[in-house]
Amino acid sequence: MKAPHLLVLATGGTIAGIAGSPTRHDYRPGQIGIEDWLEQVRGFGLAAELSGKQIANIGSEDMGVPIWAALHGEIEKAMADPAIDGIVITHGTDTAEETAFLLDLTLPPKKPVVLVGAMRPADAVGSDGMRNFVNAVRVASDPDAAGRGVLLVMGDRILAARDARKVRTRGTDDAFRGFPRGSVGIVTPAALEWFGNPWREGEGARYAFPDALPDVPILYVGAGMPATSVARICGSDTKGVVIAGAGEGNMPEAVRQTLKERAGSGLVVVRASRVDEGLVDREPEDASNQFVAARALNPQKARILLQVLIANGESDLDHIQAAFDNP
Ligand code: DAS
Repeated sequence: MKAPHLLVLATGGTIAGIAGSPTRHDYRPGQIGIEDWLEQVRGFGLAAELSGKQIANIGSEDMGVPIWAALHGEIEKAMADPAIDGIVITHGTDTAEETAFLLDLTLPPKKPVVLVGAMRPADAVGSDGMRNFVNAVRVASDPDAAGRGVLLVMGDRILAARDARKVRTRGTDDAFRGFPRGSVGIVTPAALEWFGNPWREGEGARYAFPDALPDVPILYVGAGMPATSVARICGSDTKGVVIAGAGEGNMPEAVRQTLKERAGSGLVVVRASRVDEGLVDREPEDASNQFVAARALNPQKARILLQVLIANGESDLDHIQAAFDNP
């Protein structure tokens, strides 16, 4: 049987990072080019043909629309190319969940698209990058990985883009978790197991990839926060705001009142939670406040979805709530 041909799109991150010493903490992300990386991988004899494209070589804290647009364009071409069976994206871990979710919202789940990173640089003792990468190749090589949207592979776990979140700043095996579903599969260089069937088979892209994304600030709630905090981050032209609320999306009453007034003049207000696994369901006051509940999305992913909705001209609050409800 012909080995699958995977396109590897490299953007940088720790997976391509160099510390210069096996035990040094500080390192520079995005130091290894994709051709050098693939040269090493080809020595493993993996059952996959790999071709690489260097889209960027940055720390993912600098990720943004130009690189997202380049990734989206390359993946759309690969989806239409019968010679390509799957796509792997190497990426920094800091914003991997945002890139994965944005692509998940704006691509058809026609072929496997797998994002992968590392918590330790390539030359560190116990580096996890190559293992994560080989796992990602295994997942992207599996036809059964299609129909699940964009996936993220870290520490032997396969996470759905909508669920994936970085929960630790250190540690290689449990830096990422999936909420609310947990892992949708497990993978090692020798085995791959799915926990359930593809859930988006036959679907198209949910939204058009936008040429530009409106800035949507995140208001992180702290006890005693004054109502003036809203005006400090929401200008008169701000179209949407995500609240990283206390508990289940809560905020000081004065802040709520200010946001209710702004919602009344068109600002889309999404209540998310600063709590890690913070599920925020609709509450009765949401209707009169004209607020949207983020449900299982954390603030940074609620922001991505709201940016995409606004960029696609969506302003109906019922439609926006349905987009947050729809896993
Ligand atoms: N260097 C950071 C980044 O690019 C962290 C990482 O990749 O793990 O996101």
